[in-house]
Amino acid sequence: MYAQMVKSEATNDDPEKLAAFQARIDANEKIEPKDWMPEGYRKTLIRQIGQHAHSEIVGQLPEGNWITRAPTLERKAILLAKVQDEAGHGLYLYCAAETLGISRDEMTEMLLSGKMKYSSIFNYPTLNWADIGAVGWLVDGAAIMNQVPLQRTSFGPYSRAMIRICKEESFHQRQGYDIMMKMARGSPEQKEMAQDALNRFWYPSLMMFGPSDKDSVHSAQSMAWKIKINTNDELRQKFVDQTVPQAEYLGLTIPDPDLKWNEEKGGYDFSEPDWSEFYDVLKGNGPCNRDRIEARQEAWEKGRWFRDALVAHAEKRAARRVAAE
Ligand code: FAQ
Repeated sequence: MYAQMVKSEATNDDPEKLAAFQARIDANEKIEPKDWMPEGYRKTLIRQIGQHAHSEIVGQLPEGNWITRAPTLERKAILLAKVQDEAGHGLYLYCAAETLGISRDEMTEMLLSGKMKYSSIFNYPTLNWADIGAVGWLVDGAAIMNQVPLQRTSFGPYSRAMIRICKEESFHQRQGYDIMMKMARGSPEQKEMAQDALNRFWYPSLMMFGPSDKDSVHSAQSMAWKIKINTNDELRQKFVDQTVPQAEYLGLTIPDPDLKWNEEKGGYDFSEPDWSEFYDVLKGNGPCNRDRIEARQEAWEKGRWFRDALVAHAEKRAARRVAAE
């Protein structure tokens, strides 16, 4: 439905302007907020950047849950810093989306009403400390795989936000892997917890890259506009190829009996995630969808007085300035 809308909007644009725009994209020029852009390009960016921003914010919830229960003061400080980083990522991304003519309040309302999505992965629970390791290792690992190419995305503010975000994400991935290393080399029970976390987070992490290329609605247009640089399957394959040796180093087993090195393609063959589960989670039926939205709803309501006070303060200052002139 959205894809159809984007397509028809794209074709309603002035063909000469469209051709000039595409030539800029093809020449790898960055598009800036005040430049002319097709309506479909603007809307696709709002959808993707907005979804990305919401993911960073909702993504704090499964980890924030563990700040008070981290096993040592050092682990607590590290996790706290990571969760704060995610808040910062959300803010850079909301700011990038705002340059396209939508407000953060509008995007938040759309998240809360279910009109905008956030990453499927954050609808899975973090049941124990090993899950925090798995989130850092696999979820941040998948996020980096997706986001490194986005540093070269065609929209200037998104691309610049991604450069900073990627630096921080690589620290996140390392802290997760470090937790997994400690667990995997700990007692047999700890190693078992690490394996169990890998078992539960493996396929949901593969789903983070989106549906397989044959079912991806937006990839072709987004890649033509260089909003996306790679297809979903390309990035998923790279993630598997990077992660399997890391699991081997930990002495853990990827929960896929069909995982096998394919010499010819120079990568692993692996089983697809259960796509019916993916679409079910997108529809709101994952294990934590309701909790996540309720938590964001509550935070939004509790922050209302503060947002109102900020606006009132700004208006008062502006009125004082006008009176003084
Ligand atoms: N979850 O046609 P495509 C992070 C939707 S950040 C939910 O392939 P597209 C950091 C898609 O929106 C993680 N929905 O779509 C962190 C579309 O629905 P729509 C977030 C998904 O946009 C770590 C429909 O399916 N990263 O983790 C998902 O070309 C730890 C058809 O799909 C980003 O957002 C999904 N997994 O490609 C934070 C990166 N996949 O809108 C805290 C930027 C697909 O038509 C702790 N985003 N959908 O209703 C992207 O690169 C793209 O948007 C994709 C999807 C690759 C996610």
